[in-house]
Parts: sequence; structure tokens; C-alpha cells
Amino acid sequence: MASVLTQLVQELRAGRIMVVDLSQPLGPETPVIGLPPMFAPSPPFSMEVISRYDERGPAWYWNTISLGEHKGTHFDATVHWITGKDLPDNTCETIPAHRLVGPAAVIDVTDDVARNHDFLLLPEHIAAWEERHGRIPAASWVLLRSGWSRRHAPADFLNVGHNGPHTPGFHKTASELLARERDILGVGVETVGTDAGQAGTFDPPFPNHAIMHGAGKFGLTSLCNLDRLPATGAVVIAAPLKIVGGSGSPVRVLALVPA
Ligand code: 23J
Ligand code: MN
Repeated sequence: MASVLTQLVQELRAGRIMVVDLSQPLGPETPVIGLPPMFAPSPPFSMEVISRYDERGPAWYWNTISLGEHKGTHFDATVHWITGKDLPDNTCETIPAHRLVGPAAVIDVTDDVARNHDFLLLPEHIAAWEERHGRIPAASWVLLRSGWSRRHAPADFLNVGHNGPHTPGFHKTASELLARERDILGVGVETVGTDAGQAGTFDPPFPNHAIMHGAGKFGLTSLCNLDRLPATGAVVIAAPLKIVGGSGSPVRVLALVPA
């Protein structure tokens, strides 16, 4: 009887388990969240050549990059929000690695979001999902499949109107249920942040950040290819850079998915 890992390698080689990339490309065009003007903005991504097979380095190519931690497909550590500021292991370099890997519970709200860009997930949607698929597995990444990653142009992706951004997210009662009554690693979304576009006006402001990070849970944003995942049965690996004192990091999120 082959060990589970030997079997995993065989299944990967045979194409019966696929590796699905849930990350967006990271570059100068990558959109960044717009906050109200009284708050400091996150800077854009920039890249400068150190050398490129030239007099600065005849046989090697490398760059310097500069960017906000919370740029593109990224990871929110618990220290990111004031509610998580005193929790143990709350920065990027202190998170135990086993808390970065877990089963995916994919909640598909694509149709609701097509009708209402400000759609908020409610506890009743989670109950309906659990009725069909069983209880959200222990140590899950709960992924909100909204179809939003199909919006490639930055203006469509950020969807900012005269009264701010309009993108879907979680009602605070759903965040509370997931953070307190289920055993999850965190939540992942296709939008620019784990809170809805209008969440700055909610009470409390940005409730998903406040509730998740206060409960020691993580966030993943700007995911794509969630439509290639089953509702249950995939395994997600989300490993942020081990930035000392970091509040978050660009992340390559990979899913192992049965073919
Ligand atoms: C700062 C303030 C509000 C929000 C965010 C950051 C994010 O979405 C983020 O990237 O964590 S909503
Ligand atoms: Mn973030």
C-alpha cells in the first residue's frame, strides 16, 4: 500500500490530480484598493532592473521590486487589523506553516452577484451550502466564488461609483458564524479585499476584517479560477512571504484538485 504522499505524486503525474493556480499576475497594472482620501494609499507595484546580462552583471538578470504588502492576490495576516494586534503569531513570519494548508469550501454566489454587485453572504447561504455539502470541514479555507475575477479591466474590477466601490462580500453575521462557530483558516475572495466595496460605511466598518482577524483567521484576496474548484474536495496551499513583522504579503495560492 503506497503512502498517501507517494500516491499523491502518482496521481499528479497521471493528471488525476491537477494543480490549479488561484493567483492573478502581479505587475504595474495590478489594481489596488482605493480608500477614502483621508487615509494613506497603498503604492503601486514597481520594478527596476539591477542588471540584465550587461555591464551591471554580465551573466545575470534580476530586479528590485517595490509594492504595498496588500497588492494583487495577497494574504491578510491577523495583525493587519486592530482587532488582531495582540494575538499570538499574528505577523507573516510567525504563522505556523500548517495553518496555511487546508481543504477548500467553495461557496458559489456567482448568480446572486450578477444580479447585485453589493451582494453580501448571509448565514442562510452558509446553511444552504451545508445542507448540500455537509458541515464546513475543519481547518478550511472558505472561498467565496463570485465570478468577479472575470472582470479583467481595473475599472470593472474595482467598480467604483460616485458613492464608492460596489463589490460583493460578507454580511457581518456570516463572518461571525464562520469565525466563531466553524473551524476555518480564513476566507478567500475574488475581489480586491475581503470586505464588500461598501463596507467602509458598515457598522463596524470593514466588519469581515474586524471579525476574522480578531478571531485569528486569515484573508486571501484577488483569487481567480475558483470556477475550476469543486464545492468540497480540493486542498489549498496559501504561503505568504515570511516578512518579519509583515501584515500581509503577495501570495501564490495553489489548489490540488481531483480531475
Ligand atoms: C486597509 C483598509 C481597508 C481595507 C483593506 C486594507 C484591505 O482590503 C486589505 O487589503 O486588507 S478593506
Ligand atoms: Mn489585505
